[in-house]
Amino acid sequence: MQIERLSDALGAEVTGIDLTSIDVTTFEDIRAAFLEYQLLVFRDQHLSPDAHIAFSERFGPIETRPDRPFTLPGYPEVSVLSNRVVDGEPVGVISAGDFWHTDLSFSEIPCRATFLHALEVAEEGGDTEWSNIYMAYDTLSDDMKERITDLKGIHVFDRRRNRRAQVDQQFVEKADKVYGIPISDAVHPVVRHHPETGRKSLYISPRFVVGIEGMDDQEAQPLLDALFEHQIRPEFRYCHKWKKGDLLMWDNPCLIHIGRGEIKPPGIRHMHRTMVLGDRPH
Ligand SMILES: O=C(O)CCC(=O)C(=O)O
Repeated sequence: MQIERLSDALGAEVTGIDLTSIDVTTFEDIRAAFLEYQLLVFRDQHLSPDAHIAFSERFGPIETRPDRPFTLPGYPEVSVLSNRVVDGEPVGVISAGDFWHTDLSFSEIPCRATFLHALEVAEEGGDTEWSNIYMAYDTLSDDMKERITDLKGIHVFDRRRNRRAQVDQQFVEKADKVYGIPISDAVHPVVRHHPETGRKSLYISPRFVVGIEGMDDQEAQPLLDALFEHQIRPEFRYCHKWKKGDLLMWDNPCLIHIGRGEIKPPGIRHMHRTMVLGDRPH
């Protein structure tokens, strides 16, 4: 197994490995690399849904939500992200992640690691970009660190309650069905400690955080705007151009990400995703 850093900010490419057959030592090497680089890119993988689930499950329990739109038939653990349309109907979520976010932060127990596997990629478009929120925290001024140290962000799933997001084009007609499901808001520390490294990250995102607990919006919104802008400074980021067979896994407590979309027709991008749950943010 070879590991090569992908950018100064985050990410490493792992080659010489078949994720369907890894022994305990290799698994421990992967875990260590995951903590060091936050995002791992495994090229040339051919994972069936069962193999994708089996690899993900080694990192924790997989999140399943039976009412999530576009799970793979027979596999509630696997979501389909795709721009393919069959008989006028999309077969997957077309623009999962079109705003900067960290996965499932609107839940009491958010996502630890996401595993996204590219089965088909388009020639142009469909990149995904990550930003390192450890670095975002570390580079705040001492005054700002002090100001936000005990604050809690209000994380909301329903896009209609977020002035910074728009209802996903694909779901405009079905917004009630998609966003109106009973998911309660979650309140998490703005400064989160990573469950394994203990490092602090700036755990907010414009897609899910709509306010700060106990703080007037007049004060909270400009503060959030400044923090959101800081979170995505170019030097914290890595943008991935997908190849067919890529399996990417990323560490949500210390990264935010965005799907860049803009797939040039007739390109098809078709992916399978699993998400493993983590700890209660503290
Ligand atoms: O499809 C992408 O590029 C990003 C997907 C995403 O943001 C997600 O699955 O949370």
